[in-house]
Amino acid sequence: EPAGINGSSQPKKVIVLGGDGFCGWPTSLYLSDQGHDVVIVDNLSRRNIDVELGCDSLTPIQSPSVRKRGGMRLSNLALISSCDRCLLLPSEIHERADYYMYLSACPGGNALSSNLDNNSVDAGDDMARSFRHGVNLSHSRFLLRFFHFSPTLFFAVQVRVQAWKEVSGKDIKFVNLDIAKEYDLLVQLIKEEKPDSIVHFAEQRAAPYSMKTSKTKRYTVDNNVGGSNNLCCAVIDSEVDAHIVHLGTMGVYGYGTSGGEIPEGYIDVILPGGREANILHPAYPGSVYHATKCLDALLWQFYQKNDQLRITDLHQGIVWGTNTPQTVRDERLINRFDYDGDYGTVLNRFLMQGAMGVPLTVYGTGGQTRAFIHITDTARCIEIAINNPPKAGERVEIFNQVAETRRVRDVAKLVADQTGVEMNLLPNPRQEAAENELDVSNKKFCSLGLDPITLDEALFNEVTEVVQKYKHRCDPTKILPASFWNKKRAEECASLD
Ligand code: NAD
Ligand code: USQ
Repeated sequence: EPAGINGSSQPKKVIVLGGDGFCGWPTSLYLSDQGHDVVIVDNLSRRNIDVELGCDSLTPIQSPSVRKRGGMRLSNLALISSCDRCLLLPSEIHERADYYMYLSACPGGNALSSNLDNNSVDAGDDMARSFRHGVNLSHSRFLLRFFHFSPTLFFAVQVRVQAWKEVSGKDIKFVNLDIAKEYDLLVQLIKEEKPDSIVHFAEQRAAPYSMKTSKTKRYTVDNNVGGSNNLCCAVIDSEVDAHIVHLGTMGVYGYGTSGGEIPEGYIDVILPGGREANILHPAYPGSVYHATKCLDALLWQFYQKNDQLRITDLHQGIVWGTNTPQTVRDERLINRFDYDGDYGTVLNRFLMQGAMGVPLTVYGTGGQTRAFIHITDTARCIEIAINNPPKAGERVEIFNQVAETRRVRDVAKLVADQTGVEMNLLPNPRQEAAENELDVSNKKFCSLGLDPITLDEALFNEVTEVVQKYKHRCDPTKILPASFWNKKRAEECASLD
C-alpha cells in the first residue's frame, strides 16, 4: 500500500539539494516538521545571482542576526585567524574592513568560532559542522571558498536553520557545496549521511535568466546537467541505495503540443513496423532552462536502466505563494519572493504588481495556458514522492506536480479585479505560442492523497499582505522583462526601455 500524505511510513534521512531556494527551503521545513531528518545542501548561487542582477527577494531572507554597520560590501570583510597560514589578506583590506571574522581554529578543528566586530556571533558548532566536509581542503581553498560564497550569505542560512531549531526543537544541517563542481565532496557527504532519499532542487531554474546571454545559457546547461549527472554518479560511487526525487517541469512536454490530456511522463506509440510501445513523452522545450530538464530526463532514464537507480521525476507547474505553515512560524523563516523580470514567476509577479498599483505585465495576448501549484503543495508532493519510491529495477517514476491549468490573461484578470490595476499587454520577450490549450493529468498525486490548493482569493490576500508589508523593498526598475529569446524579440521589446 503506498503511503499518502499522512502515510505511516518511517521517518527518513533526506538530503535536500538546493534547500536554500524558493521551493527547497519550505520543503526542508515541512519534511523536518513531519519528523524526517533533513540535511540541506546549497552553494548559495541563487543569492549570488541576485547580487549579479542587482535584485533581491522582496521578502527579507538575507538578514543575518549580526548588526550591520552602514551596509557591508563583500570586500569590506577581513578574515583573521589564529592560524598563520590563514592570514592571507593584504593589510589594506584589514584596515578598511567593516567586519572582522576571527577563526579561532583551523577548518578541520572542532572549535570554529566567529566574532564580528564587537557583536559576537556564536556560530561555532554549526560552522564546524558545515565545514566538516572541508577537512580535506587546503587552507587556501577553504579561504577561497569562504570568500566566494560570502560569509554574509552563510550567516543568513545559519540564522534560518538556527531559527527553525528554536521554534521546532529540530535540527537541520546545512552544507555549502556545489553539486556541479565538487563531486568528491558530494560522494563523501552521501557516504556519511546514508540518506534514504535525495531531493534535487539544485538547478538554475529561470527560463529568462537562461536566455539572457551565451554566458547564462552555458552556465545553465553546465550547472543543471552537470549537477544531475554528478548526482547519479555519486549515488553509484557511494554505494548508498538512495531514492532520487528530482524537480522537473511541465515545460518538458511543450504546452499542449500533443493535443489532449498530457499523461504522466509516458505515452503509448506505435513504432514504425507496427510495434506498440510506451515511451517517454517527446521533449519540446521552450528555453535553454527547459531544455536542461529534458536532458535531465534522459539521464534519469539511462542511469535507472544501467545502474538500477531508483528515481522519481516530478514535472511541476509554476509555483505561486510564498509562505507555508512552517515558514510563518518566525519572521526569520520567511521564504524568498522573486518579483523581477528574470526570476519572478507570473502569478507572484501579478500579485506583487497589483499590490504596488502598477499595470500587470501580460506578455503578448496573455493567451498562454500554464499549470500552477501552490508552494504548500510543492512540499506535500515531495513527501508523498519520498514515501512512495519506485522499486529497484522499476523505470523512472514520473508525476505531474500540478493543481490546475489557467490562461495567463485569466490569471491577470483575477488579480486586476481584486486590486483595480489595469492589464498592460506588452510585446512578448519570449518565443512561445501566443495561444495554447493545456490539459494535464495529475491523477497519481491525487490518488496518493493530495487535495490540491487552487487559485483562491483568500490565498491571494495572504500573498498580498506579504507584498504590502515589504513593498518598500521593491525596485520598480526590475519589474519589466530584461531577457529576450532572440534578436527579433529584443527588437520588438526595445520600446519597453
Ligand atoms: P531557486 O533558484 O529558488 O532554488 C534553487 C536552489 O538551488 C538555490 O538555492 C541555489 O542556490 C541552489 N543551487 C543551484 N545550483 C546549485 C549547485 N550547483 N549546487 C548546489 N546548489 C545549487 O529555485 P526554486 O524555485 O526553488 O526551484 C527549485 C527546483 O524546482 C528547480 O529545479 C526548478 O527547476 C524546479 N521548479 C520550480 C518551479 C517554480 O515555479 N519555482 C516550478 C517548477 C519546477
Ligand atoms: N508571463 C507573462 N507576464 C509576466 C511573466 C510571465 O505574461 O510578467 C508569461 C510568460 O510569457 C509565460 C508564462 O507567463 O507564458 C509563465 O511564465 P513564468 O515566468 O511564470 O514561468 P516559466 O518561465 O515557465 O518558469 C517557471 C519556473 C520554472 C518552472 C516553470 C514550470 O521559473 O522553474 O520549471 O515555471 S512550467 O511553466 O510549468 O514549465
